[in-house]
Amino acid sequence: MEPTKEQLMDMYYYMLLGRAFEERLEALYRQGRIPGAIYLGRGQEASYIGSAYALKTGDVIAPTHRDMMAMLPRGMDVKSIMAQHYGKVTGPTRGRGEADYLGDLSKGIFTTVSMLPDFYPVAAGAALAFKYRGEDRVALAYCGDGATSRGDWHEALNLAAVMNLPVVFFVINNKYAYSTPNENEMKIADIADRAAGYGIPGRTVDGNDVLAVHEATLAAVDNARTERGPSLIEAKTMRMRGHAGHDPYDYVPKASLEEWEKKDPIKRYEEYLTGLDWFNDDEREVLATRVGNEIKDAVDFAEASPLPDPSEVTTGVYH
Ligand SMILES: Cc1ncc(C[n+]2csc(CCOP(=O)(O)OP(=O)(O)O)c2C)c(N)n1
Repeated sequence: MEPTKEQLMDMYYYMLLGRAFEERLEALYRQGRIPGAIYLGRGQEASYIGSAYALKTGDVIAPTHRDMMAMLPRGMDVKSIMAQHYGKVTGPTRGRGEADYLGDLSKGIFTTVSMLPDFYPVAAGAALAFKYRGEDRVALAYCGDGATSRGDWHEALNLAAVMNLPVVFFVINNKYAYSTPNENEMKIADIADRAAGYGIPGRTVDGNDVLAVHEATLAAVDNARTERGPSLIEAKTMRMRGHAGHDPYDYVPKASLEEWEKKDPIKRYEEYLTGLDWFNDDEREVLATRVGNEIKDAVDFAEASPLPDPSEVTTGVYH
């Protein structure tokens, strides 16, 4: 089914929001105004929004350190994400966790853990619970290309395949695992080929094309709902920043980044929207203003929020 005008604009809004949030975060990090690390997904907006927007209420996602943007269409509020970065009590971990390890179970967002891709087996487990209870719910797990070389990644796919579980395994192939390029990670060109080893559908998609990602994820989610079966999607894209804020990213040739800049997912989507008769500068302006205000409110909220009381630092912390 073709997305409606409202859905097309929603996806555009979330891509703008994700980009603007990260731009502000990067500036705050460089100014020394937030503690902790930042892991940016700039350039991967279409992969996040096209996929997460294909889910329904009740579905769950299992994101990694870089995947904050996938949380936006699932209802995560930018105020609370910003508060998390400031280490304030109004963040999801109430100021007790590393900035990018956030989530909200009430919204079906599993809190990110460090070990990659530990949440692949967990997503398979959630899907098993949905199937066991007869619930019409789907789990979607994110990870990067590097994480697909880990044993638990393969165990999760195999288990989900033999048990026919309603789960979508979504791999964001951004060419590098930290500084390790694809060719040093694996002998295959397409990670989606690995699906055949488990007897499940696998598909490679242009990760900078939000509509292509959305269509592929809708099909995988539909397969999960109707056949109760898993699928693998590989979104090919490029991370336009270093692994984390401290990383100068000098292991990637400048020419390669310039090439990818031309394929910027937001610019590409704007070109597509501009070709539709109802999209114009006014529509763009309204969204840009809305996003700007939301980011400003998020920073104000985070800065005005208190730090945790030192007497309570271990409350709710498992160690
Ligand atoms: C099991 C494990 N080994 C190493 C790390 C350290 N580490 C964190 S992110 C990262 C690179 C991951 O690359 P990829 O899976 O391609 O995701 P990306 O960061 O590119 O989004 C590494 C090695 C980790 N978190 N977990």
